[in-house]
Amino acid sequence: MTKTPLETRKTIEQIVQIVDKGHRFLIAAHENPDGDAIGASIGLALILEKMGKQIHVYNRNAAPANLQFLPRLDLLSLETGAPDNFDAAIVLDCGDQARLGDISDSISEFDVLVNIDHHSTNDEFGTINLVDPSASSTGELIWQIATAGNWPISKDAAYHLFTAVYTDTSALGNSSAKPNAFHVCGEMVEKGVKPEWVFREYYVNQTEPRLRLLERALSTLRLDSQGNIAGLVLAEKDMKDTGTGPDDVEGFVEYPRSIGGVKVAYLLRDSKIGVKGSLRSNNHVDVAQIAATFGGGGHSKAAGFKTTGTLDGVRADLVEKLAAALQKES
Ligand SMILES: [Mn+2]
Repeated sequence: MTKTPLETRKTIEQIVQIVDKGHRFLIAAHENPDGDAIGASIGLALILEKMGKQIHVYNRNAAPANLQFLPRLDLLSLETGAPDNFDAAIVLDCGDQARLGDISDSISEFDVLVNIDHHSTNDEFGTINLVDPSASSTGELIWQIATAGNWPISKDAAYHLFTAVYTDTSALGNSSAKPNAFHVCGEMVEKGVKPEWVFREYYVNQTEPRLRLLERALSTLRLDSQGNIAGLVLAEKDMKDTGTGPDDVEGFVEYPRSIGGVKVAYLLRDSKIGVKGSLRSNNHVDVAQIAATFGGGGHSKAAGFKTTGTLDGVRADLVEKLAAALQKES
């Protein structure tokens, strides 16, 4: 699946041609969008808008509270568009076609389907696929394409692409922050982006309900396997009682992960559609593989899943699987 640098360059050239020649584009990303999904979608949309293209940006969900500081979120639509209305669809940051919300089925009807992503679990469902797990984020890939095509990147577009790279690398602080991630962010700062503003808006600003929810989550902290595994759980009731939503859980998994000696961390959350899990690895355990056993996916160091069962049942099952994976690693 991994392409050679030459193949990657050819794919980028193909994408540039499709965009340069076409007029009407559907841009979509995975549901429950994060900084990369929103940043890559709107960032690309703003670039295309400046090139005089007609664009429709679809997502199943609105941008979460911690991304509301970004400009031009009015471009995001919860309405799908009919395939006939577009020359091509560009799907971003979506490792799994099923996460495309209301267009997950109709997306196959597009004659030209450009799939741009950095999830290693992406099964290349597009007619053109730029899937590069070595990229920090989809935002970084959009920057590469825009640069190759000499496309105009406005300050607003730069804010989106910066936020995409910056948040997917945990403020340039995790292992996916390779030199190119810093390079892209540097370019965006030169275009007028203020990193301190993005940092404050995204990472520092809190609400009282979110801190109340965190208090509850932390009270469920449990360590297993001699302190190698740490995790939190949240029941639906915790969210109801504190008046919080799924967005407020964002980043909670970093708390168990931050304990010295912890090799794998998890957060499990009860919801109407079953138990949702987030996994993080600090060492060589590939959590994408563990997530896959629950029907999920992601990256080797950050992955997620949705499954049926009770919170306690899934926790027991997950801890057992993580312990077995750690055993194999040692
Ligand atoms: Mn991403």
